[in-house]
Amino acid sequence: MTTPRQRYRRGPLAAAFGGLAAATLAVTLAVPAAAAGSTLQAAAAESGRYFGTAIAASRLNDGTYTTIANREFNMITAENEMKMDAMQPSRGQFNWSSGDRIVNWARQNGKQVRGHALAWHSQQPGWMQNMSGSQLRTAMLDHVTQVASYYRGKIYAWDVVNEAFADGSSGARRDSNLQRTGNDWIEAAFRAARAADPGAKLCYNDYNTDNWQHAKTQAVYNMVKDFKARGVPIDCVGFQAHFNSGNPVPSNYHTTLQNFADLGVDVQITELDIEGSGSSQAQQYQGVVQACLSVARCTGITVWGVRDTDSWRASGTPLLFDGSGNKKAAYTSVLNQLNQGGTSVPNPGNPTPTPTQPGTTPTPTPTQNPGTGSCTATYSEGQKWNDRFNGTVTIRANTAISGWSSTVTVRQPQRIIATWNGSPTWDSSGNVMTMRPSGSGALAAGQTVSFGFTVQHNGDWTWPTLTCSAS
Ligand code: 9MR
Repeated sequence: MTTPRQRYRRGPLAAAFGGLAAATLAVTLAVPAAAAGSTLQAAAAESGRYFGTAIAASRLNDGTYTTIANREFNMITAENEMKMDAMQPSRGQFNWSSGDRIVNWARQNGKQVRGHALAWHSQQPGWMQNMSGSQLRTAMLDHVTQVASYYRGKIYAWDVVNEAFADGSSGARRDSNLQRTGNDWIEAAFRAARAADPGAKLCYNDYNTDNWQHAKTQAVYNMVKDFKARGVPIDCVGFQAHFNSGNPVPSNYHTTLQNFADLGVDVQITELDIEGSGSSQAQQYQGVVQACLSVARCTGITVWGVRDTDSWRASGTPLLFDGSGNKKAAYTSVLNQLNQGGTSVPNPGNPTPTPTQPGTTPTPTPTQNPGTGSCTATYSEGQKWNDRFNGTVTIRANTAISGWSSTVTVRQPQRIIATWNGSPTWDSSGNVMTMRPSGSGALAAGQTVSFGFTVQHNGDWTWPTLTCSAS
C-alpha cells in the first residue's frame, strides 16, 4: 500500500469537448498519479467529492447489502423513509422510526446524509392529498419546519422541493395540489427549511433536467437564477439522472452542470441509474462521472440503490453491482474515472459561516504518537477546504507484526466523513474511528502503510489524535 499523495488536478478538459464525448478520450496525465482509491468513496474523496447511494431500511439486515454499502459509499439517501407519507402519516403525528434507522446507520458508519424529500406532489400522506389552498400551504410549511428541525444538524443537503416542473416542451410548473396553492410555494418551502436547519444545504431536485436543450432544464435554470437574484435561500440543484435507452446520458451534460453551477449553486447527481449492461452501460456511467468531475461545484454523485436487485427498476439492471453483489463493468468504469481525478471541489458554499479559516489554525497536536506495542502512527496534513480537510496516517511497524489497528479521535464538532485504504469502525459518539487494514495487516520491521480520511471540521482545525496497536 502506498501513501496517497496530493493529486494534481486535471483542468476542465471536458469543457472543451462536452460531456459524453470526452468520456471516450484517452487522458494522459503529465504528472505522477496518486495512489488509486480502491472504493468509490475513496476515489471520489481524492477530489473532495462524495459518492453515495440510496438505502432502504428494510434491507439493513442483509449482510451483503450493508457490507457493500458501508465499504463503497459515504453519502446516504433514504430511498422512501423520509418522504412526506413516511414522516407524517397522520396530521401532526410524526413517525421518525424508519428515517432514524437510516440516519443512525449512516452516522454510526461515519457517513453523511442527503435528506429526501421535504415537499413533493407525490407520496403525500392521504390526509394531505385531500387538502388545498391556504390550509394545504400551512400544512406543507409545517411539515418542512418539523422534519427539517427534527433532523437539524444531521443532514448534509435537503431536497427541499422535488419534481415541481412539468415534462415536455411547456417549461411550465407541474400541476399539483401544492402548485395550486400559489406559484410561490417553492420559495416558501426553501425559506422554511433554511429557518429550521440553517446548516443544511438546500437543493431543488428533479429528473429530465440533464439535457441543456430541454425546456424543463431551462425552466428550472430560470427559477434558480430568479431565486439567486431575489435572495431566496437555495444552495444546490439535484439532477436525479435516471437514464435508459429512450433517455440516454446527453452529450451536453457537462454544459448543463456548469451552467447551473455558474449561477452560484452546487450541483449534485442525486439518483443516478442507467438501464443496460456491459460496456455500453459502463461507458454511459463513465460519461456522467466525467461530467461531474469536470465541474468544480459538482460536489458528489449518488446512485439510486446498491445492487440491480435493489433497484426500483430492477429489470433494467441499472446499478453498479449485480444481484449477487459482484462489481459490474459499470462499477469499474466509474471507479477508474473517479481515479482519473478532476477539478477539485473548492469551497462548496457551506451555508453556515465557518468560524475560523485556514491560516488561523490552532497549534497542532503532536505529529507523532508512540505506538503501543510495536507500531507507530504518524499524521500528515492533506488538502484543506473551507469546510473540511484531508489527513493521512502512516503506520510504521517497529518490529515485524502480523496485524495492526489505529484509532483516530476527532474533537466535537469535527466529524470524519470519508475514509480510504482501510476498514473503519466507529464508537457510539462518532468521534473515535478505529481503522484496521482491509486485507492482511502483516508488516515487516520498518515497513509502512497509510490510510486517509476527510474531516468536516465545523470550524475546529485541530489535528486528530492517534494511537497504534500491533498484534
Ligand atoms: O425508488 C423509489 C421507489 O422505491 C418508490 O416506490 C418510488 C415511489 O414514488 O420512489 C422511488 O424513488 C423516486 C425518488 O423518490 C424521486 N425520483 C424518482 C425516484 C424513482 O422513481
